[in-house]
Amino acid sequence: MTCRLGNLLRRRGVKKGDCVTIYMPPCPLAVAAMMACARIGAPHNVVFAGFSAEALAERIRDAQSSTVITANQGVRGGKVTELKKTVDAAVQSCPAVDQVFVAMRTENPVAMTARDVAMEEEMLKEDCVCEPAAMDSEDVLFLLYTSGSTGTPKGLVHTQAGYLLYAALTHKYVFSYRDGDVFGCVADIGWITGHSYSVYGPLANGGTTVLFESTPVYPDPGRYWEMVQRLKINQFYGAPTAIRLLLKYGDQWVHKYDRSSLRTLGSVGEPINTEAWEWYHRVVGEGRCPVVDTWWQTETGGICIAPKPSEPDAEIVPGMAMRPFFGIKPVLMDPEGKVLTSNDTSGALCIAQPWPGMARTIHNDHARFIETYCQPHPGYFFTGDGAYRSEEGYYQITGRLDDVINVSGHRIGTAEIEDVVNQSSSVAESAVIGYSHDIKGQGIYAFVVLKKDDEVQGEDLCQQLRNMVSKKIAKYACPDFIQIVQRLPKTRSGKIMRRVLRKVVERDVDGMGDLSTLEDPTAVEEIIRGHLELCGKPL
Ligand code: 7RM
Repeated sequence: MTCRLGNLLRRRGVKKGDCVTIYMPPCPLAVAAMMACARIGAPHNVVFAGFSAEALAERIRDAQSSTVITANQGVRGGKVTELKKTVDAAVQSCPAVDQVFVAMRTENPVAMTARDVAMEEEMLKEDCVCEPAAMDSEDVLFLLYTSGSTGTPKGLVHTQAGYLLYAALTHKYVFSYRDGDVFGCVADIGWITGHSYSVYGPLANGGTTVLFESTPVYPDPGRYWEMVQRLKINQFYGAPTAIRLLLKYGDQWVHKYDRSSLRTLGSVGEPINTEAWEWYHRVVGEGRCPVVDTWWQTETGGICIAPKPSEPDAEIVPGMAMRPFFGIKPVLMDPEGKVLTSNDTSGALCIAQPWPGMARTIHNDHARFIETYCQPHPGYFFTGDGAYRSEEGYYQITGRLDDVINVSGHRIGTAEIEDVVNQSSSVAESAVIGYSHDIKGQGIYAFVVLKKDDEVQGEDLCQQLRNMVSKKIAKYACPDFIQIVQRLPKTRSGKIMRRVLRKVVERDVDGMGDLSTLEDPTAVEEIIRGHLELCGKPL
């Protein structure tokens, strides 16, 4: 599949160095598409197939892709999604796109234009031997967009040799992967976890990898464990949000299936609370599989802090990412930028030296790369996360220090959502924050100030704003709560004090800290009243 598709792309003019955007569900042809790009030296840009047409278009344009690979439809959790139609809508605002390859994930035909290529049909005409392009170790392997603290997502650039080495080694040592194992990472290929641990790590180690296209509760909450039994999965790697959700459905869904093949359980994407960790360990793993809480980012390419590798029976503390991987030197910084050397202390998590898997730059914006990761703490890579180092020297990640929120393990910038909300003709300004949510990890809460003379009010407006966010970004970015306020708490220089808004929603009025910089303290009282009206009971 990879070679035929590599030859097809080549014959249709895709050259070494051309970026190809892939908008597909996790399926064998999607992996073949990534591999075919790698084989001919064309960087791939996988866009999560849950993103809207506008979000896709923005990423196609920024990546300067003229070729897009998609599927007619997607099938997820019993629902059909119109991927080709979304691509059609997206490329209307991408004049550089001159060809769209369409794979048939379902049997339903879709409208094809002169620009579209029936992928499987054309692949059949190609040779199954495809000469691999010779690449430099530092040539680009792929771009992957991720959210930052501004409204524009960043196209992180990963390169050939270092990324692959790092994905392969972390896959092998963190999960105790052995020849013949079946590795089950249930992340979507649209995220870095899917790249490194559904595709590159396992395949570089000659492994068998599982592609998961569904949701944890479809057709029922036994889905994961039925799959573990059926495919004899040895390592299962998933997100805390799914574990928290399944925990609520009860142990019987787990007990129903034989999980004796499991040897290692992994967690990724967000902090895992002790209750979820314990349940994963005791119920899913029958107390006999180490649970590895793996901390890393799109930027790091692979796992940086995790319990393994270590002695087989080394201690693992529930809810802690524990120890750095080979070559990773974690450092905690205080707010003044001084390195904290003692234990039992918290600070901004930095990494003191480069490692093979680190992103090399942001596509088209190296200045932003330097500014975001290198300038906050000169001489160190700044992760954007806070961490605690225990008495024993173990690391626990406490969450983002910037305006990035983590909804069910998906990153989204508060500024990205605000930018969309502010586009409404009824909205004067807005502030978006994350609040803690017992399943999703974080939920989204928007404070909105209306234009004075506007007539649209209440529910209608909230629905309108939600539709806009889902149309311009994705469904997961829609606010759970929208509170209309008269004004936002601001400093005298006009900066929105999101810290104050977070405290209101956390019901921690005493913890608001120094309000002396607030321009108009009565704004806060009004916001507290409005919040209690909207949410009554604690969130
Ligand atoms: C792999 C991935 C990265 C952000 C990161 C953290 C958070 C990821 C953990 C975690 C606590 C973990 N890449 N995060 N893993 N927080 N414990 N084990 O998720 O680029 O999409 O997100 O996710 O805040 O900075 S990502």
